[in-house]
Amino acid sequence: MNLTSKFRGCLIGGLLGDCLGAPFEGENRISKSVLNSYFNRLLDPSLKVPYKSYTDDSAMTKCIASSLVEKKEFHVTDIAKRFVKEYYAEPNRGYGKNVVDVFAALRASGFKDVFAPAARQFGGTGSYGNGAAMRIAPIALFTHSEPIPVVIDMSKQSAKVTHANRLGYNGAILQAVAIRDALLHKGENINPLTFVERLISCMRMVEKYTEEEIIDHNKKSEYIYCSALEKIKFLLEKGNDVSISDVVDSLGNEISAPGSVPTAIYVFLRAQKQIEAVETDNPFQRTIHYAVSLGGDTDTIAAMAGNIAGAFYGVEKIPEGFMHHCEGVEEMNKLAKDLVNLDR
Ligand code: F2R
Ligand code: MG
Ligand code: MG
Ligand code: MG
Repeated sequence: MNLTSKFRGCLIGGLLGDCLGAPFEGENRISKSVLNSYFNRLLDPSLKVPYKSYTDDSAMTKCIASSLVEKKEFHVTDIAKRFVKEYYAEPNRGYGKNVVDVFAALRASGFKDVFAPAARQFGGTGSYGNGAAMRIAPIALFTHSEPIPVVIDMSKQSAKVTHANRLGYNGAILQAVAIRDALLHKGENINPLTFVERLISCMRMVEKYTEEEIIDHNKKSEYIYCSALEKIKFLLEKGNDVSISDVVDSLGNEISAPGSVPTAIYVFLRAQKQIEAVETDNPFQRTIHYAVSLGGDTDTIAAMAGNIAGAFYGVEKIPEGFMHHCEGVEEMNKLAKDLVNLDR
């Protein structure tokens, strides 16, 4: 499969997860029959169903992608400016109430220090919300042929514009590395345990405290993502014998990065194979459907799982009907093509 298909799959996959998950954001215990008829109806492009709008997840993803395309390099101040411009142009895309304070402070400060407003959030602890991970896909695509430390550094910088807590930016790094590994994987099937092992070895390095993170030299690094990845292995080994509440209890379905990024990775890996409650033979569709069925932060978990699945399967596996019923597909498609053809 060619790289263009994977870039398009990744960005469109995330967009569709966002659009199709958004109507259920914040719901729990979503009925199986409701979801099966919701997704089956969307498969018919001729059917007149209400248009599914994208939310903050895709609005911010587009900001990063368009900055990389226009600047042809990573330019964090430009990205911050685009976030702010986008938010004030369309504030009703479902942003959380705290991140909006960052946008206001960035605008008021004239973008002098783009990391300062985020560092002041939550009493100076910074946000650990999943808002940096949900928009990271363009960075993963842009750095796909770079060494891992470049992926880590660029992901971290882009995250720290809004998310200064190490759980916030490390969640974005994990999501970027997962997308990159899925993109670079050759072959039709991925060995889930090998995939997770690679992520663990990367996150062991990432989660070791850096000099700037050490406040107390007696304190050991906390390997939150490494232990969540171990839980993924445990769930995968149980195969079919895993309920929705097992996944939610073990990995979460929350608005926090540690309670959603590992969940999205698990969803992608689990959805390679049939899932009893999910009526489809298409693995991309299964990924989005299964993500939404977990409830909670459905738009964001489906968007992140959709980014990874799209990068792995390519755009050909994405149902036409899904694309037809969602807002912004053409724009995301163009950004993906521009990114893959970027002459740097
Ligand atoms: N915000 C939402 N959905 C709920 C509201 C929908 C909207 N009002 C509507 O009706 O349309 N979705 C979007 O937000 C999530 C990404 O959030 P982000 O950008 O990370 O926001 P924030 O505010 O930085 O963090 C989210 C929450 O996490 C908790 N939190 C984070 N850091 C904390 C800390 N250091 N201490 C305590 N709590 C912390 C807070 O509850 C934050 O509000 C995505 O789901 C996107 O779709
Ligand atoms: Mg959202
Ligand atoms: Mg937000
Ligand atoms: Mg969300």
